[in-house]
Amino acid sequence: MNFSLKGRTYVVMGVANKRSIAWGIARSLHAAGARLIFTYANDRFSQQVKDLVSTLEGQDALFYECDVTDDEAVATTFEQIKQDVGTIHGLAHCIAFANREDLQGEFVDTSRDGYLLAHNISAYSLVAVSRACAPLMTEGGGIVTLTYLGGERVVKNYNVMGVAKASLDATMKYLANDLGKNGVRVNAISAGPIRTLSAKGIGDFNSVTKKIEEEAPLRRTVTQEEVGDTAYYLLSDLSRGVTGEIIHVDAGYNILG
Ligand code: NDP
Ligand code: KAL
Repeated sequence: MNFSLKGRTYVVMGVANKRSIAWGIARSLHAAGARLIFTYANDRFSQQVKDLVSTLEGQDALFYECDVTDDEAVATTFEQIKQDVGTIHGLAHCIAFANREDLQGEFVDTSRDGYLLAHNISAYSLVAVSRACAPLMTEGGGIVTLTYLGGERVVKNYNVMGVAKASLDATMKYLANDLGKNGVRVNAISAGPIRTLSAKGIGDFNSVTKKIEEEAPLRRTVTQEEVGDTAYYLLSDLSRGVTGEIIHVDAGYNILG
């Protein structure tokens, strides 16, 4: 079997800058020969994304603005992608957001608006995006989302995002069940902490990574590249029998009691 992604097209959602996990995924897919399509929330980071993508040799990428809280934007984006490329073979959903004030102190203080916002962007968006992209996967395909251990266990400061990730994990499984009959697989990668723009200035990120360097089986944190290569596995035929799965790419930290 040939595991090259030559002749295949993948949508990558959520590159903000070179530290983004989505960028690690984009590089792995590019290295395997895939054609890439990028979406970004708004113009704030679009030039940065375009500059980054221009460093990928021979990559004839397409770019679309898509705020996942806007149903019309999601529908229009995938209609446009259908017009521009026709069939796609997979999608990486690397999107999450919660208000800063909800990522500190006690979870019990989360407001209704803050709870709904975190779930809207971080969990429901996978439903909206999957519904819009699955019809473009006429040859079958893969959808991958990014989750975190804080959805399985209580992790200090992760708060409402942990509850949104629990919802995302279940959302991924229900989508896998619905879309499997069309040859579309849906999986999640539970990444260990990586210093990205999202992680910046929130909680005590340094103490989280220090604990992982001391205690994780591999005694180190993971990289965007390692997450990217697992996404390549999940989006290629290497994983053709895998759906509804959460793969931890976290140096083994999750196995500790
Ligand atoms: P980044 O800050 O690099 O990426 C977050 C992305 O979310 C940004 O590109 C941002 O878009 C996008 N986003 C936020 N709101 C919206 C919206 N309304 N519509 C569309 N896009 C939106 O951080 P990461 O790479 O760390 O995050 C990617 C995923 O990985 C997230 O799901 C995160 O929870 C998960 N994760 C991260 C871990 C880590 O340690 N970093 C660990 C485990 C999971 P824009 O830039 O255009 O605003
Ligand atoms: C326990 C950990 C420490 C950090 C706590 C919470 C992290 C939550 C992630 C969430 C996605 C962060 C935000 O929503 C940040 C947002 O309020 C402000 N930032 C922004 O608006 C920037 C500019 C944009 C690009 O960010 C987004 N998201 O749009 C968790 C650590 C150890 C692991 C992490 C970081 C997990 C994760 O899910 O990201």
